[in-house]
Amino acid sequence: MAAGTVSRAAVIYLLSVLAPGGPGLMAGRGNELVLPDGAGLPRESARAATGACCIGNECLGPRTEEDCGVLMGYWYEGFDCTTFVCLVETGSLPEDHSRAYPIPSLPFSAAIYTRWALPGAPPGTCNKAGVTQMQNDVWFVYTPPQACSVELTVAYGLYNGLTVVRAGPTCATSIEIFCLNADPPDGEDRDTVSFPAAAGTTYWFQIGKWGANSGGGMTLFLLQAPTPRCPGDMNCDGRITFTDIDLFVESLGGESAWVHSCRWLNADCNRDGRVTFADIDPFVALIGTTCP
Ligand SMILES: [Ca+2]
Ligand SMILES: [Ca+2]
Ligand SMILES: [Ca+2]
Ligand SMILES: [Ca+2]
Repeated sequence: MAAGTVSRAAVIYLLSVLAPGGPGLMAGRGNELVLPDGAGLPRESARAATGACCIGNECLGPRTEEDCGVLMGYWYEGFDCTTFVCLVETGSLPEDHSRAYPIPSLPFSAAIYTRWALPGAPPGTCNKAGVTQMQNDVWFVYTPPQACSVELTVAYGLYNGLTVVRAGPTCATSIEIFCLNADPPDGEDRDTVSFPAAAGTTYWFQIGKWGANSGGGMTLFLLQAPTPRCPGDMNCDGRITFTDIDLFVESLGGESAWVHSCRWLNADCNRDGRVTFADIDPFVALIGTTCP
């Protein structure tokens, strides 16, 4: 049956009958979370969730927080060691651009302890006026093989941090494209930015402490390439068709019950960040269309 040959009302009726919980259900959580739970810094949580466990430079995991605690490690909920590195040993710090840590592929995340990192130039345009170096700075570098949208998040543990993003083949010839020092009012200092990254362009990330005095501490660095969302396409075949209906219905059961690789949030067809019955009408309207 081709898309569009069944009436809109019939599809809506079908969805309301099939949907778990019936009409009025509000499924799952919103999409306001940018970081995996606990991405701020290691924290005390009694839940049996798993995460990456850093012991020195070694990443173990996924492990539960309890297991990691027994090993006296730092625990990062929601991460696993395939995309996560632990950089805490003084001798291995990527101190300057010549020693910048090369990011192999995205998603990439790292926990790095910068307390003993040395200051370096340049200071960053959003640093304190008059300073000539960035305190406790460490460096990462990434060259995307193809054009993509990247999402950077840096969380600073108990210090006032800043991050500079530079673009260019070498550090000397690169130019600053972002200087991030948001200082959110909630007290947890972190910076985040999304930008289109060009294929073959080298991006440098310099992370340090704001101001003239040294400080630093545990720092979390995340670089991700979120795939563009296609509302309504629940099987990620690039089209919104009748084959998406069953999966759309399933999505109303909430993200925790979603076991498919295609994004659960594709069911958010009215783009309000949630998956609810309010998405049924917009979903039906999308049937027969293709992803942008
Ligand atoms: Ca340094
Ligand atoms: Ca800051
Ligand atoms: Ca589809
Ligand atoms: Ca929605």
